[in-house]
Amino acid sequence: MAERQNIPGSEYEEFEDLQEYFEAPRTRKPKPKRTSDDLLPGVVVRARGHHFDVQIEGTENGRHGASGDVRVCEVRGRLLQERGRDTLVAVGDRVWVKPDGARRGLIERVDERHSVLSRQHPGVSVPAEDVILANPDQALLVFSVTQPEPHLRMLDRFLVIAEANELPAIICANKIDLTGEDHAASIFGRYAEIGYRVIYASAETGAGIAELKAQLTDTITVLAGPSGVGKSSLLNAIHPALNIQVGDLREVLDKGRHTTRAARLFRLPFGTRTYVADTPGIRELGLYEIDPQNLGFYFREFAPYIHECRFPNCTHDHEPGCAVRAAVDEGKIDGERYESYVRLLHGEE
Ligand SMILES: Nc1nc2c(ncn2[C@@H]2O[C@H](COP(=O)(O)OP(=O)(O)OP(=O)(O)O)[C@@H](O)[C@H]2O)c(=O)[nH]1
Ligand SMILES: [Mg+2]
Ligand SMILES: [Zn+2]
Repeated sequence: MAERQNIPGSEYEEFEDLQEYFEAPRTRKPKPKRTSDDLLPGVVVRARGHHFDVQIEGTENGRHGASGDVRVCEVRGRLLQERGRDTLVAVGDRVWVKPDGARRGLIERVDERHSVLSRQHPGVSVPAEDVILANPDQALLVFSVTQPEPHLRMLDRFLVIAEANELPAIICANKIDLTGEDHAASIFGRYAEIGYRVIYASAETGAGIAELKAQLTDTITVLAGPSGVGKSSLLNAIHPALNIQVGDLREVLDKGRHTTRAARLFRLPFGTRTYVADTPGIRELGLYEIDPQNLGFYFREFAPYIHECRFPNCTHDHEPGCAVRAAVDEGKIDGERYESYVRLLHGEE
């Protein structure tokens, strides 16, 4: 019998590829790569306070028992001192673990991140990075067309963060069952016009789910957005076996209660390398290390006008001869997007 690992939160991995595990011949015992100092490579799949669940590389298919080798790890003290306030270890990080018994370990090293979705750490006044997901290939920014109403200023901030980090962004307008797709397009169509992919979806009816699934296949995607928009519901619609807990809408709308508490990375059994991260709803999305001088470059529809301004250092705010503002006046740039730009320029939420 497979040894069942009772690591909290690994309920999904427990039934993943059971079939393959039972059919696997004995000779297919894991041979994890080892370095000379006997560290195991892995990826952080869940963070809970000072503990991290690390999936050891090459064990995703249940070869260490049905759940694979998922170890609850702490971070080596010396590492903690080295990196100060910024997120030291985040979900999605590739790490090296020193095993401690069968189920625990110590994170000894964190590989350099090749990409990141991050924000200014909420609740601290000094600049500090809060990593939402390490090493994503793309971000799926989920907003609902209603319940809750779309928070487009937050979407614009997400898009700035994605552009600044060179992270491809896709927009998902969820809950179209409640308004119809025409209404949804009247809100989100402006993003399609400036070149973002917008997927209209309903976790309820299944609309757009096949399109989403195709977009996620063979990439590492982080789902992000406000609370209650249906991030977890969409993932369940894409892959029902995930069975992620979803919220009670009244609790979300009336009490602002979040359902998903911590980011979690899941491997999905289609494609060869399909990972999705579910993240908690976001209330505050401050920009981290984004120079206001460059802000105009992160509004992609400004690009044709930026070099036409009278002053080369134009901030497109108050200067005479500003080609961006002229484009707004002529209706070539969406006024709401420009308003988002001005607010960010002045450091407002
Ligand atoms: N009508 C309708 N309701 C939906 C849809 N998708 C999700 N919901 C409902 O919206 C509520 C919130 O869904 P969740 O999936 O928990 O939202 P979430 O974005 O994961 O929220 P957090 O985990 O708090 O960030 C639940 O009551 C869902 O049933 C949809 O497409 N249509
Ligand atoms: Mg959720
Ligand atoms: Zn200008």
